[in-house]
Parts: sequence; C-alpha cells; structure tokens
Amino acid sequence: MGDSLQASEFGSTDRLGLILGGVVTLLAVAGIVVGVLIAKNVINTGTHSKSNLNDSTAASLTATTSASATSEVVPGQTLHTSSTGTSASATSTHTSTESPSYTAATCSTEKDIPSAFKGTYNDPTTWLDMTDFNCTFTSEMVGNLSIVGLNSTWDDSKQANPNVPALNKPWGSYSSNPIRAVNLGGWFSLEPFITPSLFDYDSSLGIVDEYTLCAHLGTKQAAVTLEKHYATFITEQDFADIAAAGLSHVRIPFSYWAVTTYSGDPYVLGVSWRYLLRAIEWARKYGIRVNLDLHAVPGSQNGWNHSGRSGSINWIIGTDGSTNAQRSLDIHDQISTFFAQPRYKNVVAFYGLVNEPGITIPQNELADWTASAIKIVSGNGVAGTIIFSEALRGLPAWQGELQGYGNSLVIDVHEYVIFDPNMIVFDHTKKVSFVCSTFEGQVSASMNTATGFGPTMVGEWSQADTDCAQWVNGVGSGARWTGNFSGETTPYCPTGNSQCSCNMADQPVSSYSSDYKTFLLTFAEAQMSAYEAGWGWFYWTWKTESAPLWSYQAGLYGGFMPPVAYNRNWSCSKSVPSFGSLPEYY
Ligand SMILES: *[C@@H]1O[C@H](CO)[C@@H](O)[C@H](O)[C@H]1NC(C)=O
Ligand SMILES: *[C@@H]1O[C@H](CO)[C@@H](O)[C@H](O)[C@H]1NC(C)=O
Ligand SMILES: *[C@@H]1O[C@H](CO)[C@@H](O)[C@H](O)[C@H]1NC(C)=O
Ligand SMILES: *[C@@H]1O[C@H](CO)[C@@H](O)[C@H](O)[C@H]1NC(C)=O
Ligand SMILES: *[C@@H]1O[C@H](CO)[C@@H](O)[C@H](O)[C@H]1NC(C)=O
Ligand SMILES: *[C@@H]1O[C@H](CO)[C@@H](O)[C@H](O)[C@H]1NC(C)=O
Ligand SMILES: CC(=O)N[C@H]1CO[C@H](CO)[C@@H](O)[C@@H]1O
Repeated sequence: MGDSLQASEFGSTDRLGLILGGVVTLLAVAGIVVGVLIAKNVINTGTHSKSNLNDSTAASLTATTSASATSEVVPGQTLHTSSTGTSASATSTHTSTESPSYTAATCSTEKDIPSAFKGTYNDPTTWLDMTDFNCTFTSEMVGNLSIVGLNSTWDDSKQANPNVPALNKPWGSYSSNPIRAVNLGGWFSLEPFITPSLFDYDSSLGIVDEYTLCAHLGTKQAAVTLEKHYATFITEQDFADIAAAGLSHVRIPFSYWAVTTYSGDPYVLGVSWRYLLRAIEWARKYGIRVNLDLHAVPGSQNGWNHSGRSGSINWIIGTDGSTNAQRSLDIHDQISTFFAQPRYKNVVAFYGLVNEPGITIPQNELADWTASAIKIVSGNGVAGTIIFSEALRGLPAWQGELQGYGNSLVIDVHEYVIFDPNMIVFDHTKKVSFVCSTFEGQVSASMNTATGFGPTMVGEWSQADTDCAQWVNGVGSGARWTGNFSGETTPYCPTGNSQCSCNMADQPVSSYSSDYKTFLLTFAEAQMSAYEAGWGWFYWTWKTESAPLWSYQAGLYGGFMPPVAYNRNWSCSKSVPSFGSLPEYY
C-alpha cells in the first residue's frame, strides 16, 4: 500500500540504484568508508532529554514501506527519502519544567549512518522523539532485531513498591503474592475506543481498525501519525504513576508489524519496536515487571479490530491460515531470541504467545500451535513465564491440556460482564456478587489441575457496567444496553425496556454520584479480590482518551479506584454494600 519508495530488500542495490541513481553509489561508498564509525561529535544532550514533538519535523519524516513478499526483518528494507535530524530542535510538550541536563554524549549524525541503514527506522537521525533513547547508531542485531536506541547498561535494583521484590530478586510464588497490574492498551496496537481521536473520519471512509487507518493515510502519513502517537500517548510519567498506584507489572500489547510486515500490508513497520524497547526501560526504572503481549499476528487471530484488521480469521484457519501460523512462529523465534538477552531476564517476567485467538479455531490445532511456540520460545532461552489464552472457550476446556510445564506456563482469561447479554443485564449488586461467586469460582477451579489447567491469570478486566463507551463494540456499532448492537432490537439492561439509556455512561466523571462511585470502587475491589484467587490481574487499560470506566488512571483521579492496589477496604468475603438510590437503567 501507499505511495512511497519500495525497496525490495537489503542489498538490492539495483533497485536502490533505480530509485536514487548515482547518489546511492556515493552513499554506498561513503557507507563503506564510514563503516561502523562511532560518532565523534559531542553534543548537548539537554536537547535529547526532551521530546522532539514538532509537527513540522514530524512532517519531514518520510514513511516506512513494507518489503515485498518477505517475512524477514531486513535492515534497509525501509527508506526515508530524506533524513532530517531531529536532534537540533527541542520542543517539549511535557518536560518543560525539567531543568536541562548537560551530560556530554555522542550522538550519531547523518554521516555516521552506514548507507544500508540510512533513512530506515533504525536510523536515529530520523527519529521524532529522542527522550531516553541512546542516540548512537549501532548495526548490532539480536534475532534479526535491532538494539539501536538502547543503552549498554541497566539497573535492576528497583522495587515497584515495598510489597514486591526488586527486579533482581526472585518474585517467589504468584499464588501467594499476586500480580496487581494494568495493560497499556491502545498504544502499540490501536483500538478505536481507546483513542477515538485517531479514528475521527467520515464513516463513509470505513476506517474501523489500524489496517484501514494506515491504508487510508498511506505509508508516509501513517508513519508520521503513529510515531506521534507512540511518542505521546504513554510517557515515562505514566510508569511513575503506575508504580505509585501500587501496581507491580504492565502488560504491553504490541503487533507483529513492530518486527515485520508482508506483501500488501499497510501497517507501519518497525517504528513501534523501539518505543516498546524504551517502554521496557521505563518499566525497569520503576521496578515494574513486563508482560509482553503479542496482540496481533499475521492474518488476524480473531477477526477483531484490535488484531489490526477486522473481518475474518486467517490464522491457523482461513485463507493462508497455515502460512500465517508459520509466520507467527517465525516471529516468535525472532522476538524470543531478542528477549532472551541477559538485559531482559529480570524485567520481562511474562511472555504472551497470542492474544485471544478466535473460538472458531479448533482447539487441538490451537494447542498444537501453542506447543510449537512454547518449544521455540523456551528453546531460545526466554526466562519469563509463557502465557497462552483460553481463547474464548472457557477455562475448563483446558483441563488436562498442555501439561508438564509447571509454573513456566500460565493460562490467561479475560473477564467482562458487558459483552454477554446474559451478564450485562445484571443489576449493580448482582454484577458484584457474580464476580465474587462465578468469576472467582472459575479462576479457583482453573488453578487446580483436577478441574482446570493449573496456573491462571486474568489478563484483562474493567469497571464497565454497560457497553455504552463510544466504539467499544467497534467503530459505528450500537450498544447491547440500548438495544441496537449488531441487528439486535432488545435492550439488554436490568429494566430491559425503553428506559435503558447510555446517558450516565456518556457523562464526565465529575458528574458521577457518590453512590455510583461506591459501586465502581466495590466492583473494582470485587474483581481484584476474585482474580487474586489465581496469579492476579491486569486491568484493561491504564489510559483512554474518553472512556473512564476502561481507564485505571481515570478511576484513580475520579476516586473510584483504591489509591494503592495492595491496600483495599472491601473484598468478596464481605457483603455487598448498599448503592443507595443508584438507578439500574443507565
Ligand atoms: C517546529 O519547528 C519549526 C522549525 O524550527 C518551527 O517553525 C515551528 O514553529 C515548530 N513547531 C512547533 C509546533 O513547535
Ligand atoms: C540511557 O543513558 C542516557 C545517558 O546516561 C540517559 O540519559 C538515558 O536516560 C538512558 N536511557 C534509558 C532508557 O535508561
Ligand atoms: C536472520 O536473517 C537471516 C537472513 O536474513 C536468516 O538466515 C536467519 O535465519 C534469521 N535469523 C533469525 C533468528 O530469524
Ligand atoms: C549507546 O549505544 C552505543 C552503541 O550500541 C553503545 O556503544 C553505548 O555504550 C551506548 N551508550 C550508553 C550510555 O549506554
Ligand atoms: C444506538 O442507539 C443510541 C441511543 O438511541 C443512539 O445514540 C446511537 O446513535 C445508535 N447507534 C447506532 C449504531 O444505531
Ligand atoms: C478505606 O476506608 C477508610 C475509612 O473509611 C478511608 O479513609 C480509605 O480511603 C478507604 N480506602 C480505600 C482504598 O477505599
Ligand atoms: C468489529 C470489531 O472487531 N469490534 C471489536 C473492536 O474492539 C473492541 C474492543 O476494542 C471489541 O469490543 C469489539 O468487539
């Protein structure tokens, strides 16, 4: 897709020559001469402690292009038509109160970048944001993935909070010291309901997911738009706030185009990779352990928008299903080789194979793929516990499956009461008691190999009591609550009639009644308590633009989340408090 230069592969000088004519010959010669020259210019890194979030600079960046028909990540397969260094401009949107630091450091400039890497996503002189990135070029790759941007040393001595061990100390038992954590959803794998501003187009354009968004923008503008999002949506301050909220882990969803793309893909290749790596460094700085979550695999594992492309499942099953299954194994080979490096041993505590595979994928085929993936990932030496999804068929379905891995394999279930017409209709009290009985019961049963798989975690949950949040069912979709979701005409709310309305869900947090906040806090504490019957929980998600019941941050600011996650007043062992005169129809 798109409109920029196509280079078929690294070393394809014929093709480069066609595009750039004699210039490339000069660059190639210069590249050989320069070789792996280490930059010598000492520059003021005061500028590098800032985000260079300047739109005109961003606009001068040109796009990444996907290599045609290759599944390898190859340096030089993407081209920038120009490489405007961003190191000179220092416009900061969020660090303006910091005093500048004047530590000397060596940053590469354009002349230091070997020709094969010039203008690629590995070329730091083209990056939009240099905050905390190492600005010295390196051609070093691990698992065919670049380490450029990373520092050579790291410090694993931090503790996220006094109740959990420092990164360089063993966690111990997750059954007795559960995970309390959040997802960083909508950052590297876009979701319209998390960032509706990125999907604000006329509905006739059909922009409903990252695929259609990138196809519409074209490769150049997609790269500019998405890099700006990567650089601004989550910042270091979020990691500081997450640790301060008593949370110990983050689950970071990312998509396969962080490492590779295939013929015809419109996705932005490679740019999210370095922001993912920086995110891990920020997590480390606050003692937070990371759960890497491959949220989108080639072909789409569930046909939902958050797999990149909404539509059919073409992974294991569907068109090119077996090719895409193999591609996803190849991707795991690369990624797990990378994350087996010593620098990740203490911080990447969990390694997720694939988010929410669709229920139409036969379980035996999914289990076979999972066993192959585990063999690759553990064979490459990843230290973290591997995660597989219950794949929307219920925890009991995995009793007796994928046994023999001990505590090095954990099953992941996502618990929501609002996507099921049988549960969304529960009143507020019933939603709380249902979590405490049924969801806690499911998690407990799953922890026991006589009744379930064994080690069990809850990788997603939220405080939503309706499906009213804008686009939570997809761009342009109606809601079950009001009775206009996907051809339905029955309103699924406790009163089940024309009273059912999204009015309250659409209000700002500042207008929430104290009874509603009591419900929301209790609903959150009920879920935390229920899921701590297993290995613990990851809330979905840390931050949203406009959906407060899906934002841990909004809950903290709004006073309907416990200020620190490990210190709570209510648990499932207590009776459900009164929610006063809280209405049940909105
Ligand atoms: C970005 O930099 C350009 C050139 O230095 C300047 O003209 C422009 O005002 C800056 N834009 C912002 C948003 O700071
Ligand atoms: C890398 O090192 C530089 C220089 O010491 C520092 O400013 C920067 O914050 C470090 N980056 C990370 C992610 O730790
Ligand atoms: C890296 O790429 C080369 C060719 O580009 C390939 O032969 C090799 O298998 C790849 N290694 C990994 C770990 O993907
Ligand atoms: C920055 O990266 C270069 C190349 O990988 C490396 O030699 C250097 O030590 C790194 N700087 C820091 C501060 O880690
Ligand atoms: C669904 O119904 C609500 C309330 O009547 C309305 O605001 C919304 O536009 C409808 N959405 C669709 C997709 O029909
Ligand atoms: C627990 O209750 C006390 C006393 O009512 C209150 O001050 C505190 O904020 C509550 N803590 C949480 C986490 O709700
Ligand atoms: C059509 C579609 O894929 N809808 C999904 C989009 O993603 C949201 C969550 O972000 C899901 O709830 C929808 O089912």
